[in-house]
Formats: sequence, C-alpha cells, structure tokens
Amino acid sequence: MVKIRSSEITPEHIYLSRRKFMQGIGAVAAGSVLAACGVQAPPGGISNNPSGAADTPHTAEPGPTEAASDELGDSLTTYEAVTGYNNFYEFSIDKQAVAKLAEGFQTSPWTIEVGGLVNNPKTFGIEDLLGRFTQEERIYRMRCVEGWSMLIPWLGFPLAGLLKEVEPTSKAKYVRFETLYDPARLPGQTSAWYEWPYVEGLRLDEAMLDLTILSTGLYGKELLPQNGAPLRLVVPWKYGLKSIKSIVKIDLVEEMPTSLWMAAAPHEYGFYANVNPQVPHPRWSQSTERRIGEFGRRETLMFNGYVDEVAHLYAGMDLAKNY
Ligand SMILES: Nc1nc2c(c(=O)[nH]1)N[C@H]1C(S)=C(S)[C@@H](COP(=O)(O)O)O[C@H]1N2
Ligand SMILES: [Mo]
Repeated sequence: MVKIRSSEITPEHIYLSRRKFMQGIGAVAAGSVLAACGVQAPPGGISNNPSGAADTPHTAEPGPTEAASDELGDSLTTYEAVTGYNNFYEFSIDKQAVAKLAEGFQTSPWTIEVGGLVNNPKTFGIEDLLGRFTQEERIYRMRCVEGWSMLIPWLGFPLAGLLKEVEPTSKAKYVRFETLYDPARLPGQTSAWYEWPYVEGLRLDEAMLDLTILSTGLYGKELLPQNGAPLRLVVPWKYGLKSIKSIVKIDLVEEMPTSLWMAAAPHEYGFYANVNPQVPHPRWSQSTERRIGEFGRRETLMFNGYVDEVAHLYAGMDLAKNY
C-alpha cells in the first residue's frame, strides 16, 4: 500500500465550478445552444433557460470561464495550448499537428450506443445528451502519463447520470468505452502499431463518482475535434490516457476491459493508471511534471490532487501492483 503523505492531501474545500449551462434544450442545434448559453450563464449558476424553451442561437464569441484558477490557486492553461497541444493518435502522434489534421472532422450526426449488462440499452444522439443533461463547468487538472499537465475548464455532465438511465444490472462491474473506428476519417487508425479502435475502461464505482464526467466542451465553447468532440471522458485523478475521446460506444461489462495502452505495452500500462508520483513509469519517474505554460517542473500530486475524493476507492490495494 502506498502511503499518502499529508503534504499531498488537497485542501478541504475543493473548488469545482458548477456553473450550470443549460437544461432541456429544444430543437435548436446543440452546438449553437451550448455556445449561446456559455455567453449568457449568470454568475453563480442555474440554467439561463429555466422554461426549457429553445433560445435563439447566438453566434457571439462564447465567454470564457468566470474562474481563473483551481482550488489550489493555479491558473488555467491557455485556450490556445488546450486546443493546440493534443494527444489524439487517430490523427497524429505529433501533438502540435493534431489540431490542423482534425479540422473539419465531422461530429454531426453522432450517436453513442450504451449497452451491455443493462436493463435499458439505448442509443443517444449527441443532441439528446446535450438536451437531457445539464452541462456544468468543471475545472480539472489533467496530467499526461508523459509528464506534462494542464488546468482545463471543461463543460460536461457526470457519467453517473447517463449510466443510471440505462440501469446497469448487478452483473456489471466495469464500463468499457470505444472511440469511433473509421480509418478514412481517422487516418492514424491505419497505423499497425496499435489495436484500433481506442478502448478505455473504468471500474463501475470509479465511473459512478461525481468527479467522472463526459465532456462536451471547454472554456465555455463547444469541444473541438482535437479535444475529442463531440463527447469525451474526463477522469481527472487518472493519467490523461484514460480520458478517451470521440466516444461512440459505452458498454457495461463483467470483466476488466483491456485498453489500447494495456494491449500495446502491458508492462508499462495497467488498467488503473491513477496519477501516482511514487510509482514510476518503467522508463521515467512520475514524481514531477511540466505544467504547460510554466517554466521548470512542479511536484506531481497523489491522485493528481484528488485524494479526498478518490482514495477510498483504492483502500487496501497495492497501487504499485495495480498500476
Ligand atoms: N481516442 C483517443 N483518446 C485519447 C487519446 C488518443 O490518442 N485517442 N490520447 C489520450 C491522452 S494520452 C491524453 S494525455 C489526452 C489528451 O487530451 P487533450 O488533447 O484534450 O488535452 O487524451 C487521451 N484520449
Ligand atoms: Mo497522455
């Protein structure tokens, strides 16, 4: 069992921005409503559209987040860096080439099939999800397993809400996610180095945690293709590789899913991928990280600073073995 030093425990009052963006949108294209609501959301939250009626879409530049920092006092990573320095191997392994290559990637129409061990399997259009679940802002640290990190104001909704709708059966123990497989549109999928499509997984209790969200936007704007439009997972206490992009399929399963990274390099990547400064990657230390936009390196925090929220999930587990 890895000891958690008290210096690594986050402050009591975790600041999670919960500005509510929208509820029950009507027939208007989801993207424009999302953008419009980003502009109009009043400080302090609550839907700006309590009647549920569709607003006239606005095309004004979506407003940035009202908060400039996280609960640790660190500044948001710039929009330019968040949308210009990306890992998305379906487009390129060159982080600075992804955005350009992803330009024009069609994210509409888009459906997400949710099934497996559930009583109520359902296929959702992306606009159904935007209409059904209130989009909240969550300011989360993102720590890539490669040793760099960002602070990102996401828009999204808890995965738990979606899972409750499909009613997992008592046999369901894990959630398995799949990215779109379409080599014509995702040229990186022609590379034989990896087993496509990209797959990730969570234990059901990890998936049900309020911290775990499906994201549809960031910085008050619609998600861009390079960030995993139109729907990607965000699991902030785990290395960024768990936060799978451009999801088309979510299955409740009994067995632990094998992720793309577990299949590609089983000695380097396990199922959990929890951020842990005390468990090195076989080829490099994980004790520090480079926050994009900063000089020098900073200490990596246990569970990426979300100890209070998640440590109980791993009580009694050997985190060096269950990497
Ligand atoms: N489908 C898919 N999802 C993915 C990846 C990818 O290559 N393909 N890269 C992962 C990795 S390693 C990281 S660090 C994050 C990066 O997210 P960002 O580009 O939005 O910052 O996405 C994750 N999700
Ligand atoms: Mo990553």
